[in-house]
Amino acid sequence: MRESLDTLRNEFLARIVDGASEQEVQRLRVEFLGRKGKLTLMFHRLKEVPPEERPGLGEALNELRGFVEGKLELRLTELKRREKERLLQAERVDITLPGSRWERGRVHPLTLVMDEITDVFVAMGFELARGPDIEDDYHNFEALNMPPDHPARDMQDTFFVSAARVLRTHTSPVQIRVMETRKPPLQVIAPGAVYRHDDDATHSPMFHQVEGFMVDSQIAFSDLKGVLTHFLRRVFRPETGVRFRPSFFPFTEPSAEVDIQCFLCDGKGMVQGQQACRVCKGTGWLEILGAGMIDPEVFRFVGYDAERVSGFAFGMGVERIAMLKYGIEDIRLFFQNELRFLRQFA
Ligand code: FA5
Repeated sequence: MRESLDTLRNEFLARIVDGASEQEVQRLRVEFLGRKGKLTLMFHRLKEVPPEERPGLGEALNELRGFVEGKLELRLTELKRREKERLLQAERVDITLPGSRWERGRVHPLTLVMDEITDVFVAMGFELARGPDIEDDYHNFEALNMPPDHPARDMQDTFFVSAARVLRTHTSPVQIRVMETRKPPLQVIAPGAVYRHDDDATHSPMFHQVEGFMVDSQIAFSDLKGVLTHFLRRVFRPETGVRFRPSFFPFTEPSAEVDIQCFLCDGKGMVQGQQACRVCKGTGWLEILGAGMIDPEVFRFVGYDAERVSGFAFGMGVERIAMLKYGIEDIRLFFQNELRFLRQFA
């Protein structure tokens, strides 16, 4: 039996070579130390040995078992150490590499212009209001004095969401929404997106307007002229000429189109002596916004007494103002997300 012990030791040593994997180590453990393992069987066979030899053999067996357990443990520790080293190598982070760059965003030119417009009015005491992009027929048309068959509805090519709901064609419905819920005095501006079935170099299906209105007991057309002239001279040049031309809107009476003097030709209509100015097409004036005194009929819709209150309202296209300010000839540039275009606006 002593020889069997030596054979077993040698067999074990031959098997637990350097390259032994973790599975092989576990297999060896079962093969030698498991319930039916080779070494375990040897312990069982101790009974067959003459009693006087048992203590010596038992000691040798215990020694061999300790040896096998020790070797297996050592091999496992070695395997774990190597695996850890491999992972450290494979997952190494080079902390000297530069980080990934964050592109800095910038404000869209239309937002810049809209903020500038808003600031001028806020400085004059106007407060901000907003309304829904999806508007009902009543607020977008009817309460603005455009009953179902009114021809003025044709002037605004409408996107219908359903028979009674539209994408608002202008910001004027915000006038109604504010007046429905509040009493004068009111001094409000309402910027926002509006939608029309329009698409060319100066018209976009989605664009922006800033609406403004003022209602109190004694508001006159001269107040409208003063507010708008001040606004236009702040946004364009302090010496800009401003002109009010008679016009028509169903929700204002009287109504006006407001023009500013062309900044390219200084209102002359001509550049370099002869050529017609390409910005104002030779007229010397640029149409900027629509305005007027709020029609008494509109006051009736919101429950105001037109005998006691009066007011003015105006509405302007933000893209048009931005195009004039920055000399942009195609409105579509605002919406194409071409970074080379957008990066020009600080
Ligand atoms: C209106 O929308 C009136 N609600 C303005 C108003 C308000 C008048 C209050 C009186 C009192 P108009 O349809 O003219 O008016 O549009 C106003 C401006 O929006 C135009 O001068 C133009 O600059 C701009 N605009 C109109 N359609 C488009 C479009 N498709 N794309 C870009 N801008 C547009």
